[in-house]
Amino acid sequence: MNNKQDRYTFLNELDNAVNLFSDLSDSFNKVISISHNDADGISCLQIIQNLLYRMNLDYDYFIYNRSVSWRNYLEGILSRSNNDKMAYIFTDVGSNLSELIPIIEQRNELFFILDHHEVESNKNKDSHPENLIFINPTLYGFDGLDHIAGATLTYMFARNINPQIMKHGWLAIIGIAGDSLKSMDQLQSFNQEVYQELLNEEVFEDKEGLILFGGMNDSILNGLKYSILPYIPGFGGESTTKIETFLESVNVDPKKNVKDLTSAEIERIQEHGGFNSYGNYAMLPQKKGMLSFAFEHALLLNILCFKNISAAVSIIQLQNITRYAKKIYWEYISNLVSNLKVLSNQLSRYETENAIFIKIKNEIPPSNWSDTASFSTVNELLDPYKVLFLGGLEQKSHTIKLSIRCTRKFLKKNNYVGVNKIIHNIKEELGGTGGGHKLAGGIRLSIPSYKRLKKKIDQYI
Ligand SMILES: [Mn+2]
Repeated sequence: MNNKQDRYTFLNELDNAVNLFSDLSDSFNKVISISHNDADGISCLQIIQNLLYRMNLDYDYFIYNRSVSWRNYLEGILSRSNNDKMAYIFTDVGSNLSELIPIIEQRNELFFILDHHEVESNKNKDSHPENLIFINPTLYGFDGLDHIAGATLTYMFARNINPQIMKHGWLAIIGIAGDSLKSMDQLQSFNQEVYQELLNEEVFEDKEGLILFGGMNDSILNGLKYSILPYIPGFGGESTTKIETFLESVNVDPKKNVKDLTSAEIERIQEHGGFNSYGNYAMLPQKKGMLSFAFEHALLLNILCFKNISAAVSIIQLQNITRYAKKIYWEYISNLVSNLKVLSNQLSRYETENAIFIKIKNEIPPSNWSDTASFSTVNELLDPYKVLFLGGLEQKSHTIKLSIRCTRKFLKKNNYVGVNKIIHNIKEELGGTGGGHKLAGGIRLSIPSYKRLKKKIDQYI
């Protein structure tokens, strides 16, 4: 990522891509869209499908989960005819150009890549093949986490081609809510501008109140109990009786919906509950019940993407949540809050100058290690200036599996050397397999290597 932002060049490149797609669209027999398997990616996919439908273009889509190489993945998708009457649009699937360029070079179709992840390639733009149109704001100093979600970029592309796409702009709001992990008053740059544009168009509603993401759609009792952003120690995952007693003591009906609380009630809850969580959130009037809350909708998509990808693709088109999806959502969220509670109260830590190790025996099931690590970091339940290593023995491989996380505060302190670089250093010294990006990643190590890691970690950071 460049440090200096160059908005002009970025928007110019985006414009060129928009013009090229518009000019050539009549010649396309078919457009294939490929997107990432998360809430942001599914929102991108839906925006592109709406665009192609409006343009009367024949289309198809695929979801990429980044678990196989691009060569293996695309083998089954790229058509044998290899002709220039087709186009591909990749959204939010990462910018692994060192894998993609050698494939694209041998094709005749046009490839549009719209992405907000950092670019993995050592080639500069002038040497890209002619049939690749690569739009990535991180090349111009923008941050893919704070400034522009995948769905924000995809929305900007689609609405510049066809302004009627604004009507579907609520899809971008889901992507922004799912990727930014912040209340909407804290959005920045293009995320903030697109949010404001869509608010002016009245395609969604912006509300102000108590932020209890994960449980906004419910009573204040369940809101406090199941909120994962923020996770509130003392309430999160605690017993119903304990939270009820508290709410009655501050004269608030536990059954009252979070969104209906008065400002006086909110003030009393925060003051006596010892936390501060006031802000803006987005609601989608075209959806009902839980799906009308943008953050909860995005979270549900993220959960479904791992459990049942076709349910995720279908629910974004539905007005009402299905019973199946509701069950999966509550299982997920109640596990997560109870894991965060275990982590903050019971688990012992080993700390060095720059790192925290939490070894799990059987307090948290291995399938939950990764999300527990992520949300404990996002919520700063541990020292935000240290890197978290959370994990334990994986029985089947007899290796130590670790989820590694850091905060933006840590990155700033550490000259933007993040998790991916730390993993790289560890692998060089101690072996093991794994990888990740700046804020999150994972590694598998032998038991002796893990012991050495704990002693020597400050040398690798
Ligand atoms: Mn994304």
